[in-house]
Amino acid sequence: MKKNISILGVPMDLGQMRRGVDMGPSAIRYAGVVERLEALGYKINDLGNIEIEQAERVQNPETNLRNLKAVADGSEKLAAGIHGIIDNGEFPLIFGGDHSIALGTLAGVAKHYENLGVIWYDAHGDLNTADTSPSGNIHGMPLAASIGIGHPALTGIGGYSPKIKPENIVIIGARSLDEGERELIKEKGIKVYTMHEIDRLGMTKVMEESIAYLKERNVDGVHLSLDLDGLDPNDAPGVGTPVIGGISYRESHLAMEMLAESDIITSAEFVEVNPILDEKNKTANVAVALMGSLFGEKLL
Ligand code: 6HN
Ligand code: MN
Ligand code: MN
Ligand code: MN
Repeated sequence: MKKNISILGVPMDLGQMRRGVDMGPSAIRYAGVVERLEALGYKINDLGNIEIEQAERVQNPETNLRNLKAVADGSEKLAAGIHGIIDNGEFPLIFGGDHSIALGTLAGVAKHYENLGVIWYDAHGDLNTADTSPSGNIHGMPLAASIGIGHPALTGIGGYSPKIKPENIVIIGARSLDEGERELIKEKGIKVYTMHEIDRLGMTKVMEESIAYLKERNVDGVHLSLDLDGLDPNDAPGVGTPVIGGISYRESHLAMEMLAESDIITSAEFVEVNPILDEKNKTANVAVALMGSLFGEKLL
């Protein structure tokens, strides 16, 4: 009936500058994810963590593509791990780590689909390149790289490019977009539900439309890339780049429940959980609660 779930942690903190997000996978496990999903009847295969270079040992902090080689190497390993999971017929559930890991997740996942869709749940667009980035942080670039835009060391992960079509992306929760990202969104016609649309339409409509949009695109799989900073910092304080005025815990629950009902999600990652910045593991607990809903937990 249900697919087995394989978990892979990616203790990556090289895509940005705040330490601690490498402990995200541990924090999520500590919050009880395996027990929570097992209670729903899934068989869970926790494959442990991908090996990532330790930040202190990385010697090449290129200014506008910080830690490029180490980030790319980690993503290659992650992509390879994901191939194994999908080849085994299991559902890949990935824990970050900063959002640069999506480079590897999408490289691994997209190879197995003809027409993959992506839901990018995030305060940010992650559509920068070295030229447009205000920070040089690669966690602000994975979505651009995945549509084939950016440095070849990022776009070429997994040995092919692009991974996804811009028209197969839905961004939900955006409220902090850089100038170059706005231009790219317009140029490529990427579907975005900013906080304005979420306020105006309500989360029910936003999710109904998002799901319908991806179905109309005839996607044969949908990857959920959930950045915890998509949520409001009151509900998810343990993130490196918080932006006020975000999606609430309740709205996020509803979004996950609607995804569960739609049965379109074929892989997922939960990223940017930073236990050093968190309040008593609150953000990891929120992440696990959202996973519960995504995998079909019901109140009654
Ligand atoms: N994230 N747009 C900013 C930058 O530095 O490019 C912030 C990126 C945040 C990325 O949260 O995954
Ligand atoms: Mn494969
Ligand atoms: Mn992000
Ligand atoms: Mn973000």
